[in-house]
Amino acid sequence: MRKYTTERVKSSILLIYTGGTIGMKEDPVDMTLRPFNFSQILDEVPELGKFAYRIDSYTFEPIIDSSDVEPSMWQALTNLIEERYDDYDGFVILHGTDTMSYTASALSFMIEGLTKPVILTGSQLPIGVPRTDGRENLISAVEIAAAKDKNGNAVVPEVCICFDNVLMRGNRTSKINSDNFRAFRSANMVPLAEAGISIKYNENLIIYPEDWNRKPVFHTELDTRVSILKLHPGITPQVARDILCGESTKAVIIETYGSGNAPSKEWFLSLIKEASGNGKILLNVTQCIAGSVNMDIYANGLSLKKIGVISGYDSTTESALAKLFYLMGKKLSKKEIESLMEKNLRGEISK
Ligand code: ASN
Repeated sequence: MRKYTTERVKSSILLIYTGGTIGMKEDPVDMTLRPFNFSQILDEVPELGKFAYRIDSYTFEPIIDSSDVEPSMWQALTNLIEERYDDYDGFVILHGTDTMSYTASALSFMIEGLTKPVILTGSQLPIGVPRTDGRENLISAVEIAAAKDKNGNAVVPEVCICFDNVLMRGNRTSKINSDNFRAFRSANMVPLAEAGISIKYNENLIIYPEDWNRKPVFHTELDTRVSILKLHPGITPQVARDILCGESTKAVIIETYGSGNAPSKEWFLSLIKEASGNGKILLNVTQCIAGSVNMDIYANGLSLKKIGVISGYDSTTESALAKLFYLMGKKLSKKEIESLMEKNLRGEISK
């Protein structure tokens, strides 16, 4: 049982603003939401001043709708956190919700051996709107990023998403609702914390570093030659071929049915064989929101395994994509990447 200090510990937080609805305003001409100036966000949340924390801010240029996120932003975020790592106790990233799970997943792999919290949050309604969820989300994220135990160590030294009073491991999340305040779900893992009257941490699930004094390793090499094949009834051999055997990819995430099943048709299996024979990494991730791939249950799953498709277990597609980018960026062999894909590196799969 870890003991938390009850008095306000003086913590320092770097608040990183990348964009998203939280900082958007209506364009008077076409009435669409567009990102605007960061200083106005802080003006809208005077409550932050009540914390005895030092909060500095950093704004990305340009600020974006997160549907414009590119891996180059993940590299910039990783570099920024590395540069400022010793100056702060925690990091809060304000990010659009649309791709927040991708960014959280990527950062979880790109920063190895975290000893401080990296908490992503945002909102469904702009901060200037009276019913905004942004204020609560930001305040909770800052409080969690600043929380320390009695030894002065971070309470949650992980990359997380804090949204609608729930703290989730970032690489376990998906955006599941486009207009509800409960925008994210971590279907295969219970929350790391819930914020009610107090913030209750699920401490037996939190991953702690082996050595609190060792600086993390920051990885910025990514190889993005990955495609995603979402199976659906009626998929044609040509469409499947374009994605599975396209020359510009090194790995394909196959979003299968249920526990990892795919069509048993001869043309489909021979395309899988061809892609595998061409040296592609083929990863099986289920289309289901919850549950795991198990290719041993049905004949239709087993035939994929026999050809060399590897299991994504209960990974989200977002996490699988980020993990492939990260591992492929390390220039490992196909065998090494496949073996690490089936291992739990950052709490991203239940294994
Ligand atoms: N389109 C916005 C974004 O992801 C959605 C949001 O933040 N709620 O930047």
